[in-house]
Amino acid sequence: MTESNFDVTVIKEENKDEALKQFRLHVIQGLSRPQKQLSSMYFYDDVGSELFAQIMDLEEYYLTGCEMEILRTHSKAIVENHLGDVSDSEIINVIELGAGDGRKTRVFLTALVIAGVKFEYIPIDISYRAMTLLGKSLEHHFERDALSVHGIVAEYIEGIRFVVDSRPRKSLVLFLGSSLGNFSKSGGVAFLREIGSTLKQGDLFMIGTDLKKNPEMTLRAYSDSLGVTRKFNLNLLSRMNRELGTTFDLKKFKHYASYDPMDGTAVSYLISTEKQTVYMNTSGATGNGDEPERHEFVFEAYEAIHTESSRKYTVESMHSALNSIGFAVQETYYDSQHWFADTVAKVV
Ligand code: AVJ
Repeated sequence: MTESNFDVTVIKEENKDEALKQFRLHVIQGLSRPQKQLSSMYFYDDVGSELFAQIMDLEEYYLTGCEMEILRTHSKAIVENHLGDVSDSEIINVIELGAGDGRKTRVFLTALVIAGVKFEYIPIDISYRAMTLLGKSLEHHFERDALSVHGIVAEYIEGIRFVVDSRPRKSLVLFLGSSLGNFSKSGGVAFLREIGSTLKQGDLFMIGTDLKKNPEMTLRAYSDSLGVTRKFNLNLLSRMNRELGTTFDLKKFKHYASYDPMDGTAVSYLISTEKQTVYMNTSGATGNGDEPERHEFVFEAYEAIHTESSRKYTVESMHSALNSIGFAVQETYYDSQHWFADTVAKVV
């Protein structure tokens, strides 16, 4: 990127061949299990990212609107309450994990600018393309000199480690949008623990979490009436057809979402509406001269592929989790309906 106020450091070089190989292996393994599954990580190719942007605009997908309201209403207080003691000469790192198109971040960054906090905004994303798009969107919304941005293309933890090592300042890490919800319960806790142990004592962490609520509401967020989430889920099949040469017939699969109120998880599936066999030819795809392989995946009528779990939280559970793994919860901010929460915690 050539703009003087927007630099990018690439830590993890994108290796297209390697990524494709990983994807293929993931699909072979996931679809060969007795209970078929694919990772929601693979939703986000260009088409999927655009569909997710459409999901964020849906009335029924209340998460984005709620967190936007929290940031609009409370950003000023968040800055005063948690960054009030930062001295005038000090520059802080504002690190964001997976900023997406930056529409929420913009609100918070504006509050920092208005409060006169000196900071470098450091988004971390594994996709170089996503980083480029975020840069464009920020350039569109901020004056060139108002913001200093340094994107890091990396996995989250290695990105944070790089920032802490190369910029020994106070850090605030943002992890918004309830993205933690895609982790398993133990995987999520392990991830938070790793963030805490990578940061320095006194650093800050702000995490957005969708809260347990009327299950009908949660369910509607994942089976919207316009069918955008359906398209988003089915795009995983199109993506496999495009990139891996699989033979999925999208007419023979349906999107199905359910909500388990006991463990607070919205679960998305793709369900085969008839008995069928789907093929994947890997001829030449490995490029290493191996014999071409042909995989087949047999689907029984109404057999499901698990594609995503989106965990919902109680504020109490979030607080006790954070407090037990090296953070001290400072404050939680809510939207007016208490459907979503942003919690600020300090590394102890
Ligand atoms: C981006 C992971 C927070 O789980 O709510 C939206 C993704 N999936 N609709 C979520 C998603 C279906 C979203 N996260």
